[in-house]
Amino acid sequence: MLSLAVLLVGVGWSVVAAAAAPFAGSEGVPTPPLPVLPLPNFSQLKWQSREIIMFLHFGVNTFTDSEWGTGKEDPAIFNPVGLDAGQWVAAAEDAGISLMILTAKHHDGFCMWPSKYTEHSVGSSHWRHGKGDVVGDFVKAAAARGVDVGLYLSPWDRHDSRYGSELAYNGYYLAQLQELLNNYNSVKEIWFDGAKGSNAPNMTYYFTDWFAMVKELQSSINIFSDAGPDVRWVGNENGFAGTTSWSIINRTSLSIGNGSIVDYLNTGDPKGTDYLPPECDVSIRTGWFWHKSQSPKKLKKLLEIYYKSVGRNCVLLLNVPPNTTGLISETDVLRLKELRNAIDTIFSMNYAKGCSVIASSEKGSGFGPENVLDNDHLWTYWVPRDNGYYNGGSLNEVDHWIEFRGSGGGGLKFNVVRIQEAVGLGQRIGRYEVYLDGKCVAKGTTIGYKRLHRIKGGVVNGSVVRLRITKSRGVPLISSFGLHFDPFWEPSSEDDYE
Ligand code: FUL
Repeated sequence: MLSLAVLLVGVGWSVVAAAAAPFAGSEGVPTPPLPVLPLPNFSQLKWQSREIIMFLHFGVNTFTDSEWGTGKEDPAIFNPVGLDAGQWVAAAEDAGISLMILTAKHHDGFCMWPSKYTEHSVGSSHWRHGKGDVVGDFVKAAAARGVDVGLYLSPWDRHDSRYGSELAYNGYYLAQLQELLNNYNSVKEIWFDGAKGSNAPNMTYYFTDWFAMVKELQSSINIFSDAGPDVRWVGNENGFAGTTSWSIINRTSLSIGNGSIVDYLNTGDPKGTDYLPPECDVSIRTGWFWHKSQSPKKLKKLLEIYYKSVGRNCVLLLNVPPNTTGLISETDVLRLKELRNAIDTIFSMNYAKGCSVIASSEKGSGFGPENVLDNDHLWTYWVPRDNGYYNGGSLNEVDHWIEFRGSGGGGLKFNVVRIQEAVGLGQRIGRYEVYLDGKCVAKGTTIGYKRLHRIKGGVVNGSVVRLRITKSRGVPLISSFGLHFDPFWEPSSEDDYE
């Protein structure tokens, strides 16, 4: 018997027929591979896709030309007469930045919002006759342009007399967390800094309570600290991640303010049980706060930082400090624009896109190697056949490859290789090599969300590029691959782009 659908197609009503036909799945359709734990959560994935976040150090130090205030500053010195948070947000937006983190309170204890729990705040300054609120202005300006905000609330407080009394200070700190997270819209990242002067009073922070309170008030927030729980410190303030950079680590081996774990923080741990990706904080200038005598880093340096942070599976938290007027200096705004233009110039053209792609094997329909050339860098990916082998996540020898052949006899010319893993199903790859016409031009250990290589010797020419994966926690999943040309790259013998 002819079905209704066939009859309708027969009379030229195919659209109606398609709409009327019930959808039937099939047991023959290959399913996505099993995840390899631990996995990122939704907020961590969103954070990683931002790539660059802007940090803003601003406070009494801006006016005293210092980096660590004493806590004894007179609030009267805080007077940024031309403060325009809209200008900060515009500078971030022009640089393609979607999240900005402001120091609501630095170690000096001076609060950038009129906290009802202390007099040491903008409320006691002459700025706007004590009626100003820097956090409020910042949050409003960001919301107006659809940019997200984060806040830094220093645990170490050199002003408050409760510091050193465990219960009283933890109560004060928790009260301020509640003020900020209840009163200022949605906050996407909260920064718990681990620094503390060597002569500071002993103080136990109730981190477990703080973290629980933060998550209760804002469920989509990422908590940053040396030890997470959502984002970890990368272990230095140069903006450089390790050449081996796992987003996974053992949280039980971490603690806040512990100098002996910086190497572990830098590389992560393939045996780790927690997904806790690293964030690279660095300032566009020498200091975190604005100083008249300092100027922004050169584009070449910022690009090096970009390759060694974003290009090593990290997010770059780039500090751009407002000046005494309350604005981001024009030199810094221009440098940020230059950085964005440079990144767009390098990555807007992917020479692998014109190539034909083949692979050592593929799991089946929907998981072919062509997926690495589409615009989805997370949820479409190449899956080699695993022959039913699932090792539950330990790093093992494997051998899979994917190959790109320049079409139409045209050669491939590039000096940057970009590789991305489908980290939504777990970070897996632990060793790989890139060959051009049989010669190794780049190699490394981890890939993660994004791995960038500037080719050591500079531009290379050839016709066949092969990525070979030799160690992985389970089946490797490549979500994107790019061959790019970086006109700013002048290789020198001192550079190390492993
Ligand atoms: C450090 C602080 O001591 C610096 O002043 C700055 O805030 C930096 C981001 O973190 O630990």
